[in-house]
Amino acid sequence: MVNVIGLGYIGLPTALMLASHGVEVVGTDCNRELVEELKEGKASFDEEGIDELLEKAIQMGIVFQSEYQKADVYIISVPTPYDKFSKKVNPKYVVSAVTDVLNVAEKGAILVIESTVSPGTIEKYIRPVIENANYVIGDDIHLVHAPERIIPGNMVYELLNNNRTIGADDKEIGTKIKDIYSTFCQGEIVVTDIKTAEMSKVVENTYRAVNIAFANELAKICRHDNMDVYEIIDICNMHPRVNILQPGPGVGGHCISVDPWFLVGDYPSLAKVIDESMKTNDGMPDFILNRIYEIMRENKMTDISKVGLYGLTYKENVDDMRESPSLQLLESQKRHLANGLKAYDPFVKKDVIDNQYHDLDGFLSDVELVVIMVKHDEIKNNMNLLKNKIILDCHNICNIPGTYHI
Ligand code: SAJ
Repeated sequence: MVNVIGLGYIGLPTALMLASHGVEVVGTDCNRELVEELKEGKASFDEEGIDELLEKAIQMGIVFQSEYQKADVYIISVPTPYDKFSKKVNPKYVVSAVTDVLNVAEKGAILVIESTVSPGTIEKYIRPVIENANYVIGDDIHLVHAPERIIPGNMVYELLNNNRTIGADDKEIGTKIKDIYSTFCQGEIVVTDIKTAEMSKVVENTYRAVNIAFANELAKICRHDNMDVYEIIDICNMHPRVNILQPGPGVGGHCISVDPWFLVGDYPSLAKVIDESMKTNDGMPDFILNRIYEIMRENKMTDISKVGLYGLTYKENVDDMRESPSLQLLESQKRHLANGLKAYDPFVKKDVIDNQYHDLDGFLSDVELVVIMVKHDEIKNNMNLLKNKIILDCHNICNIPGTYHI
């Protein structure tokens, strides 16, 4: 039996996928409310295909609990935040999950950490917890790291089709875990050691962060000298060995805006390009705020309450607001004691900020300048609604003449 610990963005789809492919699964989360909702068949976040997957998993017998179980395999998928000051990974949730697992685990159990951690974290923080509880690693308890790679918005498809990495002390144990993931994963699964798996995961997200930072820097250079960054990137990407990502209003989510900092925290004198890239990305919401002020001046606007942000989530067509550029921009505006920006997001049903709207028409009728922070399908498919507005398009999705860009 597999006990999946942590039923969030990664743990839940993983547990459901295993269960719907015939593996006996208990999903455990300390949030009792969440557990009750899952038992009733309600997924805690919107994601293409998740409701159907939950229904299938329930039919196949998945169980949701708040308690840790006796199991052959534990898959730990809890958050790994970073310390804003030191930039290092904060492993407190993983450590506490491992400690709780050890209270119930029996000899021979395999402990799989799915949470993203910086290279060496398992060595430094997890092994001592197990050893201090008087277990012999490799005999009483086996350790594995199996980082995920799925992208919010396409999780179900990617869980089925992405290649995966499994890091284990012992190849045989790694292969056992590979067999479990192979019940649903049709991609190639590489088995390596734990530190290589830890580093590979962080490097993948760092690669993307650095590439986005490069695009953001190009956008700033092009703005300075009145060049079209989008056309330039399109032309460059026609070269067979160039693939530049897109500039945007900032980088959000709990992966690309977080994981690369682990390397800066652990290797401050070596990770220079990464450090600068992260600062570039983190500076984008402020850059957009300055663009807003510039555009207001150009259009003789003086009232900030006539400016509206379209989109509060960290990217298109998801309901996740973690590290969202819009929230960072609003925070920055508050620091300048200039409250008043309006905002709307079709995916955010609860009130999370002041001046938030829950209907697009009401929002649009109250603002003159619309800042497209997130390229949700809703706005892409209804561009005509912006015809009489001043528009700052941070994603190059609007072809209305006179539209401003980053
Ligand atoms: N973004 C840009 N320009 C781009 C692409 C993205 O500014 O060209 C911004 C997005 O708007 C968003 C942020 O970057 O704010 C991150 O979005 P994303 O779609 O690039 O990635 P995430 O954070 O949703 O998921 C990433 C993925 N990693 C990689 O593509 C290397 C995913 O595969 C990982 O599983 C996930 O992180 C994770 O959990 O680590």
